[in-house]
Amino acid sequence: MDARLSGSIKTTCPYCGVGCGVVVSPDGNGSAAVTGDTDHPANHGRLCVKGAALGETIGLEGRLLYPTIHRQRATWNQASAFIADGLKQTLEKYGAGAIAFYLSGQLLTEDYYVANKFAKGFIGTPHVDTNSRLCMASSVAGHRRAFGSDTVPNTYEDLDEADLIILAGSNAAWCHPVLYQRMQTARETRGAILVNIDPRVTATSAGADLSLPVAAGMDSVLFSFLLSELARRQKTDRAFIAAHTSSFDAALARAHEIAPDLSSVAARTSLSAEDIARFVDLFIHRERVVTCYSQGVNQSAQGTDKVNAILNCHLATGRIGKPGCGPLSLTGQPNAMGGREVGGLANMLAAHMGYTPQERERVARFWGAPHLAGGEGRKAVAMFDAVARGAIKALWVMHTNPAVTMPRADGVRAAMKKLDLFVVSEAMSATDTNEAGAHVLLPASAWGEKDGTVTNSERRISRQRPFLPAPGDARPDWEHICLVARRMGYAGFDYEGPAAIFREHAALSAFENDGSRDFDIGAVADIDDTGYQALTPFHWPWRKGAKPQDRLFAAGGFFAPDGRARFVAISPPHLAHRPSAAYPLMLNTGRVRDHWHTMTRTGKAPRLARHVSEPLLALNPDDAAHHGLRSGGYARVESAHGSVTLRVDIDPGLPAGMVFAPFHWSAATGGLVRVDAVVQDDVDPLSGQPESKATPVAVEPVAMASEGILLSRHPLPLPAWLQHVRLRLADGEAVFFASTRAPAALQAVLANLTGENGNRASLADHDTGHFRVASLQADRLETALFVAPQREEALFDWLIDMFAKDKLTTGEQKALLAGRTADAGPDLGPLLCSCFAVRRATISEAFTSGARDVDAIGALTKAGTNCGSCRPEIKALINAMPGLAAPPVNA
Ligand SMILES: Nc1nc2c(c(=O)[nH]1)N[C@H]1C(S)=C(S)[C@@H](COP(=O)(O)OP(=O)(O)OC[C@H]3O[C@@H](n4cnc5c(=O)[nH]c(N)nc54)[C@H](O)[C@@H]3O)O[C@H]1N2
Ligand SMILES: Nc1nc2c(c(=O)[nH]1)N[C@H]1C(S)=C(S)[C@@H](COP(=O)(O)OP(=O)(O)OC[C@H]3O[C@@H](n4cnc5c(=O)[nH]c(N)nc54)[C@H](O)[C@@H]3O)O[C@H]1N2
Ligand code: SF4
Ligand SMILES: [Mo]
Repeated sequence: MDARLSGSIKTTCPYCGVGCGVVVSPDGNGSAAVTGDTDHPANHGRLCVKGAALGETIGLEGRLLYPTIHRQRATWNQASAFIADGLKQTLEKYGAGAIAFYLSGQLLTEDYYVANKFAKGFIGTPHVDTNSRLCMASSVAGHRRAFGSDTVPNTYEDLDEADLIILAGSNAAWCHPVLYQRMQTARETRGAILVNIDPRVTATSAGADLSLPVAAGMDSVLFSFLLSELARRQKTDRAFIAAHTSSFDAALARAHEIAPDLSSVAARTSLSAEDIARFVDLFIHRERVVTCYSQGVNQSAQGTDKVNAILNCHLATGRIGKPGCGPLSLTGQPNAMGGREVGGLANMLAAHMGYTPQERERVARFWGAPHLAGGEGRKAVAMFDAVARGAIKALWVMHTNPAVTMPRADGVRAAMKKLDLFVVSEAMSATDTNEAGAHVLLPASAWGEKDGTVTNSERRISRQRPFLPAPGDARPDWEHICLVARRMGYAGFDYEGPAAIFREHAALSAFENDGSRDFDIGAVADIDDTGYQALTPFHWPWRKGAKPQDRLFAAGGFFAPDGRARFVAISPPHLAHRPSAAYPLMLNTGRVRDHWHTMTRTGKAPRLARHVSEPLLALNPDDAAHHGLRSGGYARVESAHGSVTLRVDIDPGLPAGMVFAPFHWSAATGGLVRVDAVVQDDVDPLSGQPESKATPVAVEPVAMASEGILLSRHPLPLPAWLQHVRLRLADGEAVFFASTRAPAALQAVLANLTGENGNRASLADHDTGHFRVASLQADRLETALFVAPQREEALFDWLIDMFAKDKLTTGEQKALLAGRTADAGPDLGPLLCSCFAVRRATISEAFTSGARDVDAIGALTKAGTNCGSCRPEIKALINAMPGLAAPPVNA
């Protein structure tokens, strides 16, 4: 056996950009125990609930195991020949500009490097973009405008040293949980203050000292006011401004125009004058400030300006690249940063070089590239528009699921069906993108099988190492590209492995660099294979002969030609669209704690299924009343682009006029719940990043006549018209569904699906509309279908418990169909702690019995005592308990 397949392996979590180190101990049978790596500087041993559940996601079910051509199994030879022929034909007939690549911030750096080199250097198409366009593009554009390069100046350690941490447009408690815990530690141990800027009340708010529910899109009014006040109160760092920056006066003048006085700022941001004043005071009086920002800033029609509004304030105070001081863009995907390094974005070339003639010439020479792309290519939204228009004929999608996650997703899905050649490199067999007419599917080695590097939010490069063999004919993504490239006769694609690719990438970063470019890892350009295997996490830049550099820019040294940072005079803020009579509400979208994007991996873990088990439409009580919606009812959400039907959750934490829904669910995991079908595709003019957080929508109640649950040991196909969501259980699947059809009619359609297995018993009560079918085999429940006029949460929970049992007692078997819910007990509410399956009711009980803080509740119930991801929600629950005085505010 390969030595790597036994013992424990240090690798990196494949989810968010925190980039936690994990230690994996494979059991030799395809499973593995996963713990946090105490030596990894990003997490010091901590993991969030997604990381902790990684072991549950590495099973082989649902995997794509063989290449297919037109859904017929093929060999790698056949598949690579088919693609090479198709690309050659497209090149001959239409030219390189008719070929596009849509890549992903989840690719390893080595995969990404090879794909970018092949496409831009050899095929010669500039149309290479990535899902990072939907994610980090505004940060990249903002960094480049301000610093002359895409550089994050600070590190996570600055969170430990800050006196004030500002979160703008970030639900870090759920999306960067390990960093959020680090911020909480800074609060608890050092009295750091946490300010949370988000129009919604989120789990992140529970651990914030000041919550600023800014009106959507108006962040830059707030930061303009801050800049203006810093100047007015003479709190800027004049020496830094004079020595290391330019354009301060123009930016300041614009900030005055955008934010002339406190009352107009209050009116435009919907914040109270007191809160705004407090925010400004905190920034002024607390010297060490880190501002973290994420998608509430980036995914915006003026995301780049929002980024620069933040950077302006840090530059003006010289609070950048110093211990505890600086802006820190939180990257979403595990290798969002690495993708930027290799030039995955359509407006970059490679190794942080752009398309100037000099840079083009340099990269072409280094690669020996015959047809280097001439200039910037189409960004994601424009790329799929070009597919729709027929201007792009061949598309290769790698490690992303755009049929679910692109805005205006119905249009994107329809466009893909028009392609002459549509290739998808995927780990799973049945994603929405695969189903959108892919001609060739290439099976990718997944996390745990593949080998390479990733870069996290703080520019730290870590290794991902394999601990499982690749199943079937799966191969790492870089090999997909190399096989085709070699067939097309291109030189420079015969790498022995990821180490060889890494060396080339590192060498290019240092090539004719001499300190002129920020990204330089020349120190590891000559690393041998053993060194690569053993590589420990390091920050870039790591120039040859120097040490890795953690912080940048404290003493200037920006990467613009004049070495100065630029203040940006931003445009007045706006949203792409305002609400209208037809679409009176604004749809905000985002993430839930326990799921990752389109759920192709987290959807496999039973532990992650029950925290938020379905996409709920959250809106505040007044809007709900106005639109005739009730909690637990259903709403049709419609925009100019498409519609979904979601269960309603009345949430006083939503501001008036805003509704929120998560975008994780797809046609593969549900029906009528693909939220990006509704989302508009208007983009920031500078970054091309879509405004995924503000789409005008109409909502109307849908009167469901039936609701129910279907339990089965294997996924069953369900009709597309049925509103439903699938939930992974330990040994099977549960589907929650709802329909406007009457229970009897719906039962008639669905009962056929469950088939004739085992001992089937049924009950039909036409008077009350209750229909139940259950099949047992050797006293074990095989399938169950319950249809009723309304969902019965407690009964469904009980049924799921019965489904988990190997044997049902006679009493339980009787109770199954008896139509009694007595055995079911009370509704325990949602699951808060996924690690120990603790529900809300149990936590409330602990509170009632005297546990008054998160630790005390943990001692009684175990909730929050493992990964800690649920601690913010427990805190929020405690804060909301009647009779409890408001928590003290430490200013
Ligand atoms: N659990 C989980 N974690 C993840 C992911 C996941 O899928 N699941 N994905 C990863 C990825 S790729 C990314 S990019 C990150 C994203 O991480 P985040 O950006 O933290 O997550 P989101 O939920 O997309 O959005 C954050 C917040 O922006 C707010 N917002 C909306 N409009 C505005 C506005 O105008 N101003 C401000 N200030 N806020 C606004 C929303 O209300 C929302 O709470 O998460 C990463 N981590
Ligand atoms: N409405 C709305 N839409 C959004 C967002 C939002 O906030 N709101 N956020 C946007 C953001 S920030 C992001 S990052 C995107 C994310 O969106 P996507 O990247 O489209 O979503 P994922 O589910 O992460 O897709 C990754 C795919 O790669 C497959 N895969 C897994 N491992 C491998 C592998 O090793 N190789 C290959 N080739 N494939 C593999 C998975 O099965 C999955 O299908 O969504 C964007 N869309
Ligand atoms: S915070 Fe969670 S999801 Fe993100 S890298 Fe760490 S363990 Fe993985
Ligand atoms: Mo992202």
